[in-house]
Amino acid sequence: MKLGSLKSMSAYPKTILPIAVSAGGLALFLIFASVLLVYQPIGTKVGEYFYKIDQAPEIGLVSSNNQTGISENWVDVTDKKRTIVDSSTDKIVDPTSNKTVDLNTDKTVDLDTSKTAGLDTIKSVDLLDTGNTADLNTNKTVEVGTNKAIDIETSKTADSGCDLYHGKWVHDPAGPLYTNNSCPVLTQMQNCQGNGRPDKDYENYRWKPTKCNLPRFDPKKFLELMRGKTLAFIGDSVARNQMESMLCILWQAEVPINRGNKRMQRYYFRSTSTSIIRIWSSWLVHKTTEKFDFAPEGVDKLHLDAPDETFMGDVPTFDVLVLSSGHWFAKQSVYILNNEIVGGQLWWPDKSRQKKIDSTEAFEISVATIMSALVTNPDYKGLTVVRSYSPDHYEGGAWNTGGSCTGKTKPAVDGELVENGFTNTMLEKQVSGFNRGIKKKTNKSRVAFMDITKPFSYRHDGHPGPYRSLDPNKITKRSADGRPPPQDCLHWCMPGPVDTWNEFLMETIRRDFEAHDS
Ligand SMILES: *[C@@H]1O[C@H](CO)[C@@H](O)[C@H](O)[C@H]1NC(C)=O
Ligand SMILES: *[C@@H]1O[C@H](CO)[C@@H](O)[C@H](O)[C@H]1NC(C)=O
Ligand SMILES: *[C@@H]1O[C@H](CO)[C@@H](O)[C@H](O)[C@H]1NC(C)=O
Ligand SMILES: *[C@@H]1O[C@H](CO)[C@@H](O)[C@H](O)[C@H]1NC(C)=O
Ligand SMILES: CC(=O)N[C@H]1CO[C@H](CO)[C@@H](O)[C@@H]1O
Repeated sequence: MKLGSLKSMSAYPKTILPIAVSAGGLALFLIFASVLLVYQPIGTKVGEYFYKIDQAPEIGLVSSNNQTGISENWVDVTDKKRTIVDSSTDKIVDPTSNKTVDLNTDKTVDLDTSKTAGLDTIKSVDLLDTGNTADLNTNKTVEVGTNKAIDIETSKTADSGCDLYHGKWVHDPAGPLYTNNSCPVLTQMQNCQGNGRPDKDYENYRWKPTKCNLPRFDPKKFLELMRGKTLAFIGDSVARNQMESMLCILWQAEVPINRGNKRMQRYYFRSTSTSIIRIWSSWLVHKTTEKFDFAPEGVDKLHLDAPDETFMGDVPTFDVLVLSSGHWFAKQSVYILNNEIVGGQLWWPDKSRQKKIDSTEAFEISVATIMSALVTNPDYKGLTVVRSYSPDHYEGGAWNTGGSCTGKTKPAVDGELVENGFTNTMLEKQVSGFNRGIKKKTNKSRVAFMDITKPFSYRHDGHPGPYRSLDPNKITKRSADGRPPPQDCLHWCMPGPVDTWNEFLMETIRRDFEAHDS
């Protein structure tokens, strides 16, 4: 029995899709237009801004800096973070500084930073391991209904069969697994406390699956589980968010050696010879900028039927691979399938031509392509985890009608939950792409779908919101006319709910290894 095989999708109400797609598309356009307009009344492409903020996390207001033109070059981020780590300071790196840092040196991390590891954090991990979770249900909780769109069949082993993604958020006084002070590798954009976010209780919720407990992440146990193994996060800035959360958690047990290079961020844990890797890939499929048919040079062209070659060569060395994509499909690009232009996002010069697919369908095809390439790769024997579409929370409308996550300090209760048609569509497309892609799986393929979308739709409180930078003059309140401040309602605060993804991941890996070994 393979993990993560999905049941039929027939329960999903397909009839609402066309409406959801168009409404969602419009909503998304407004969201990205809004973020853009707030900062850049005239200028770069819609959507460009949003994804740039995380490429240049230390810059602050990206609009004031023309480095936004640097495309999805995560090396910038790596350079800066590396500087931060190696110097054991959190000083802001000058974004205009020379980027020719030698990334190929295996310079080790200053061990002095280990003194920042939060020992009480580890103590409380042990406390929870004694099974002392009984009183978690006593607090006010948020019930999450079964997600009918996806019914994931997990391992059949007796205590492992529970659906991790059906449950509720419960208040947990044990608090987070690390703090902004005990984790030196934390992008400033996600350092909500460090950026002055006034409330903190959003850190004190944990996910309680209805039929079992999701164990609190134990970094030592995780390293043991991954002894001699390599875990890779591949994808967009949300992949980086999860990777950094993982590093912050593990850092509390052991300070890793930075073995990154230009192409790949890499941290090595000596005690168990475990590597944690991140490789940037915006769409997970082959991208070019050369002229193609009627699409001119420059604009990004996605070959939806070819996996991103920049990481496929590394895949055989991975034991666990976590994929993150979706949000870049809102960005400008041209979609190419079978050597033919079949669509474009924020690019379609010839209105008399008919687009054959929209951005959500392009997403579906991209997921099918990458999954198919992985399950048919004869040299890859690892576990592939697709982390489902991460919901954003520009709730209540567009930028000029109050779309915002400002002021959210607790998980949503059911009555407050704002259904997001676009998110639902993206999830549905991702699931069908996943199912199509794994049709070619062999009996060595190991795949899992980590279905965080619904649980995280409740976590409108988990984003940085306006607390995205150290800028002391940043706007954090609505203006007199009710307009919300510029904000990030897509990435996740660290510490914060994103840490739960790694609890899901650890449990997913544990179940897979257990099933695989037996
Ligand atoms: C962008 O930066 C370059 C050099 O870093 C500078 O020469 C140029 O004037 C800048 N452009 C704008 C529009 O600020
Ligand atoms: C960056 O470094 C290169 C090579 O060391 C040098 O030629 C260049 O002038 C530097 N640029 C800046 C802006 O410091
Ligand atoms: C961590 O957050 C606190 C506020 O809770 C802040 O005072 C401190 O400077 C932050 N530290 C870092 C390294 O960001
Ligand atoms: C599945 O595995 C068995 C033994 O490990 C092998 O003999 C068989 O050919 C495999 N089937 C496929 C479809 O690869
Ligand atoms: C609202 C509520 O029930 N809060 C409770 C949460 O759990 C703590 C610890 O068990 C209680 O002290 C609170 O009263």
